[in-house]
Amino acid sequence: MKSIRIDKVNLHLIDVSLKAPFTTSFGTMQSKKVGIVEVVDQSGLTGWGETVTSDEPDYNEETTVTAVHMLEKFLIPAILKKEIAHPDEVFDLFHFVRRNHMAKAALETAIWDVFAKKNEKPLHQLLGGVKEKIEVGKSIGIQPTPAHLVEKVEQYVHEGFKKIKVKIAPGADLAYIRAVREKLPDVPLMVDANSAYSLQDIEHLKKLDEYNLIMIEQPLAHDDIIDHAKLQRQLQTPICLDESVYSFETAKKAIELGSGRIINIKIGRVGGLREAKRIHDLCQSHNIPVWCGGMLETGIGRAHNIQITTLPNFTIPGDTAPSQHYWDEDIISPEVTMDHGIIKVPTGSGIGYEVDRNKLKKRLVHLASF
Ligand code: OSB
Ligand code: MG
Repeated sequence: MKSIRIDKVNLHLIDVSLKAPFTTSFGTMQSKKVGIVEVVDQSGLTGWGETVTSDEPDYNEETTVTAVHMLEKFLIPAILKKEIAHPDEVFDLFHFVRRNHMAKAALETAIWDVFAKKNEKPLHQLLGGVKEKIEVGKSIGIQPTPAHLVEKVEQYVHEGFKKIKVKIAPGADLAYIRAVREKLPDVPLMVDANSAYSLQDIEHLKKLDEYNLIMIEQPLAHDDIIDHAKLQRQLQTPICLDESVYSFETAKKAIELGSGRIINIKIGRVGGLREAKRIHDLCQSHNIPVWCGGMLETGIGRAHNIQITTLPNFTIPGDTAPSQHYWDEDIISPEVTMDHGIIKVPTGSGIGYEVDRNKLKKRLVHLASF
């Protein structure tokens, strides 16, 4: 395969507004800044990645501002003008920087895109993907009342989504799920608590076992794998880990401890596509199914999510809803679309979608070039 050398990086800081506010156990988001990474190789080909960060350090320790800082000060200088034989090398070039996985992933994924384009291959082929179509689920934020939630779930089921994920928090849990189940007893349903509970809530959480949920995502602390193992032993419903599995090593230890039976893989959280693939392979060898989580990405991050979801152990529908569900207008062309809950994986080289520079420019806050 042809190696690459990144001769230039453009870092576009943009401001985007969601169509509707999204509420989780840690707060409500309506708009955010995103760092868009554009790498240019020695032959002028471009690759794209994005920081899947938000403005607040509530999901993990990173924010868009910290990610941009890490990129400018440490990560971009670490790869600029270096001969890169394969994008698998990039995460190791970042070894001197602790964590900051979303910052690393923004640049690493852009390098995968340009490498795939250089070699005239769709990214999923380089990753070992096997699917031409992927199944899509919908993540629903906390609603004002159970009735509002039931209405939303009905709408999304009608649109064809293959899995419905409902955000929960203390005070917005059992009554909401009961209301959904009374109206829609058979819908593939799961909940995501974003770390809102502790082991003291064990009797309360056990009540969720009644509702035939596919899984309970990240009920306990963002950095915990011990208490999750204790809780899993008391629950029939599988626990799915999100926040706690931020690296290959944490995935390995969580599997060893039995902290959950399913893992949500987010490329940004684990530091890029190579690490996402390693965790996928590890889970596959332990019969742990995985699915691709979302971070309310623009089309660039979503395109990478679609590519990784083609790997064989992504057996549960991911949070890769179409562009129209997030944005009045996405920054990629064509936008991500879905037909009865199925996205056709693009066959073009790299991420398979073009970035619309005019749409980037309209939202631009700051541009820096290296
Ligand atoms: O925990 O999966 C999560 C959004 C922001 C932060 C954390 C999470 C989410 C989502 C949204 O659930 C998924 C999506 O992109 O649709
Ligand atoms: Mg989650």
